Amino acid sequence: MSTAKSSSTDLRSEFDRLDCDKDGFITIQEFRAYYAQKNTDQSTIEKAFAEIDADKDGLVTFEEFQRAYKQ
Ligand SMILES: [Ca+2]
Ligand SMILES: [Ca+2]
Repeated sequence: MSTAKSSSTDLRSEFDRLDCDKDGFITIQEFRAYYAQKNTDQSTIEKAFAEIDADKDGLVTFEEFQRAYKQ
């Protein structure tokens, strides 16, 4: 297991990779585009996105992202 400090840095770079247009939010389109490259199937992607998007506004903020990965 990594330390809290390094894991939050990793999360930040992972978040930035997903946030293609760098607006600070991950949309379902960005999320889908990223995971489609990894051959993740559509329903798994949608389900994962819905779980991360805690307030269901269709956007994943870094805070939501971080919360999802800390569980
Ligand atoms: Ca974005
Ligand atoms: Ca949200």
